[in-house]
Amino acid sequence: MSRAYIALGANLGDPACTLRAAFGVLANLPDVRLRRCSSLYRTAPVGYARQPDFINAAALVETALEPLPLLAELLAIEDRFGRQRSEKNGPRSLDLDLLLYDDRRFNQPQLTVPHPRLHLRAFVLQPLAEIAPDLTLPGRGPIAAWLPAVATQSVTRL
Ligand code: PH2
Ligand code: MG
Ligand code: MG
Repeated sequence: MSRAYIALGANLGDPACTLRAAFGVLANLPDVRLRRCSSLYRTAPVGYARQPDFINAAALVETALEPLPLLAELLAIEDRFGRQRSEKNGPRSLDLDLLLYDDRRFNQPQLTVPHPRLHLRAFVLQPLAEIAPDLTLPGRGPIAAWLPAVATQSVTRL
């Protein structure tokens, strides 16, 4: 079994309700065991600012799925929750990003792991540090070392 960290985000509909439901769907995936769920966080939008605040969270799963099949499951869950793929960084009913997969690195057109911007985003780092305070980000060192740099980004634990 491999360990994968997943970022959850939403800012359309009832995002908190969606994220709780998404944890449940993850827990019921074949070949996936949900090991840890972070709290939910209210976060200011990063990138395109004129959109509602997000709710974000993180999960740790153990899985027998390789990265691309796991990604396919995540995209299928997004679709189930009504995801429309319009503008980059725009509002979304559910976003599930594969952040880390063991300490492996992938560079493929569909998937880059570790997620290339995870260390720059408080909305990813804070939930991730909650469930994995001693995590080492492959190629970047301890997660705790990246938190101070994003302290100005608005993230509130619910
Ligand atoms: N996701 C984005 C772009 N900006 N901002 C916040 N606060 N939370 C997100 O999940 C988010 C974002 C693209 O996936
Ligand atoms: Mg994303
Ligand atoms: Mg995504």
